[in-house]
Amino acid sequence: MKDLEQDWNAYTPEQHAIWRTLFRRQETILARRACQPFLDGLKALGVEAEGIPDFRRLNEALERATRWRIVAVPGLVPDDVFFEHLANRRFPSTCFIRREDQLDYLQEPDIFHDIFGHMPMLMNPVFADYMEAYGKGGLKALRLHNLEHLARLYWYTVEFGLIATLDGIRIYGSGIVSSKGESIYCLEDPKPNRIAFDLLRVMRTRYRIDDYQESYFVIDRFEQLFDATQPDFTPYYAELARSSDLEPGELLADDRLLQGNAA
Ligand code: HBI
Ligand code: FE
Repeated sequence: MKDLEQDWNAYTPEQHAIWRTLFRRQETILARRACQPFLDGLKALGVEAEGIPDFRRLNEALERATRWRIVAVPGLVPDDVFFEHLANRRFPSTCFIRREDQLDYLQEPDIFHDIFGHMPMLMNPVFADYMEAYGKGGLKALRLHNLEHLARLYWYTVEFGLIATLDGIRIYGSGIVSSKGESIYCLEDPKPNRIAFDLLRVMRTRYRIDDYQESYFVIDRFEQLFDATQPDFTPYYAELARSSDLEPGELLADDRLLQGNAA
């Protein structure tokens, strides 16, 4: 598939204004809710509040920091294309931005989700290595027909992951940081479960794509994610074949639960 180009000059002032609104809103909400590596990555990447960033400029910072780069895609790409990109340290980003009436919720990823949500953590060397390892694992999972289990790992870490810190729980998941409501809900609402990360537990757990998550998984260090992807997953897939799937909100007796942050 020939890579698309981002036509940065084609963006209208109204589209840049939508980016500004989303950026400024999330910058305020995330100041004490996103983890420090996310905030550091956002700053180091030089993503401006002023308008939709130019991939060429972002790629200079990104390639220098972790040898990742952004490739423009029209939208969701097939799984094998997606994993092939990640396995080669390329992140497929959409170029369109949501409409004014979609500020609070959008089903599929737009440029704000892909760039504001995903790029800052790709500036972190350990997380950048995890994402490449995940891509390589995805290509293997496709061959073993275990994509669904691996998609859950992506969902509950890259998209909706939380990390425990000395100051309380913080956000690193891209699906959360690009969503105003969920950035607050995931840390401070008493409703969702916050379960200590366990690889098999995550891969057994179904997820919702149309509402806030009923469970979040909490890591202690990003190295945990990279280490989890190092072994060969074949024995895991055998164990998953013997275990039942779990509903998003279901709890197991041996789940280690964490408290949310006081509002
Ligand atoms: N395509 N552009 C794009 N972005 C994604 O996040 C994405 C995708 N295709 C497939 C996919 N994600 C999922 O299958 C993964 O979550 C496993
Ligand atoms: Fe995403």
